Amino acid sequence: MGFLGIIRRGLRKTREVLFMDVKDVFRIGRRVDEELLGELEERLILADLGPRLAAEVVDEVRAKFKNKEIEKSEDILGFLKERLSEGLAPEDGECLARNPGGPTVILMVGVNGTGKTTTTAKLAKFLRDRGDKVLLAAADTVRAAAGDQLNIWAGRVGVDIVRHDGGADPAAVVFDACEAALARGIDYVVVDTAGRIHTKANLMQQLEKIHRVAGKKIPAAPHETLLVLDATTGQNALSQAKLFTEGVGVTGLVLTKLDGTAKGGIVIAINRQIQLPIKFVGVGERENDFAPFDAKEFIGALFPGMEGPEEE
Ligand SMILES: Nc1nc2c(ncn2[C@@H]2O[C@H](COP(=O)(O)OP(=O)(O)O)[C@@H](O)[C@H]2O)c(=O)[nH]1
Ligand SMILES: [Mg+2]
Repeated sequence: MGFLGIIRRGLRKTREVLFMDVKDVFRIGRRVDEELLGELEERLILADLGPRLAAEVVDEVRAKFKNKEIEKSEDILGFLKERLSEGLAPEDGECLARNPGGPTVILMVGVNGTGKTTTTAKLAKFLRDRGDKVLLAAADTVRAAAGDQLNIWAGRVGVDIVRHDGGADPAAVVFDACEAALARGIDYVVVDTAGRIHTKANLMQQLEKIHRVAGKKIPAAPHETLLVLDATTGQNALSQAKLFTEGVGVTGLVLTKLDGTAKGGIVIAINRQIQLPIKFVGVGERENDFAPFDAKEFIGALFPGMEGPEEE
């Protein structure tokens, strides 16, 4: 299954909320009236596009109906697809920064439970599959189980890992991982971090220390700091994004758990409201349930029946 298939499968729930009973809401020949517009707005909000965008879109449909650009309910689908594609960040080809002079260091950050460790493993697999040499760094040393979890993933996806005993200084793990990466000719070091220590300020200080230590070993490291956000938390993910981007220099986002939610519209809300690229999406618990984000593909996957039959 290609990436488009992976994303289509992951967006099934969102597509259902938006378009279930498509035949009913967008029934051929159904009159465009306030009832239909209300139903449409409700669905857009349920899919977590954000109330403002939902209201804007519905107002535009109303205006287009008045000036006869939209006549029947089925005309709305085409308009929606075009309208939601607007303002989405364009693809710029390569999805990750690359340090031309040595290992590229990628720091994974985010609150507990968003999927950092799983995403670290998925990213390692993605990079390994395309031929890069990857090393994992288990810098979530708060919980002993966190290192074990990453260790199991490392074995499963077939990459090396640097870890210390529980309670160790995460910056020391990163230091060792960077040193090992230089010695072994590694292309990417992917660093899993803790999502929570006593206070938010402590966490930010810890991440800053990791930044400093990595940068001392490898120039300009970390080259990417990816914030992992759980899409099932909907609009909450937006506030987390604001918090972390103020605390540490986030360079990109990963939206996880799109498979478990009908709130896939949050991707559109985030893409518009946060000036950061969405780099990857996670659509399941397994290592292949992961794909680079492409706005065009995403919109295509959101709309039913536009890319051929459903892949299951
Ligand atoms: N359905 C689904 N579950 C996910 C996804 N990513 C992570 N998870 C699950 O979310 C839970 C927390 O993940 P974990 O990587 O441990 O989060 P962390 O605390 O941020 O490191 C685990 O049960 C994962 O299997 C995803 O894309 N889809
Ligand atoms: Mg973790």
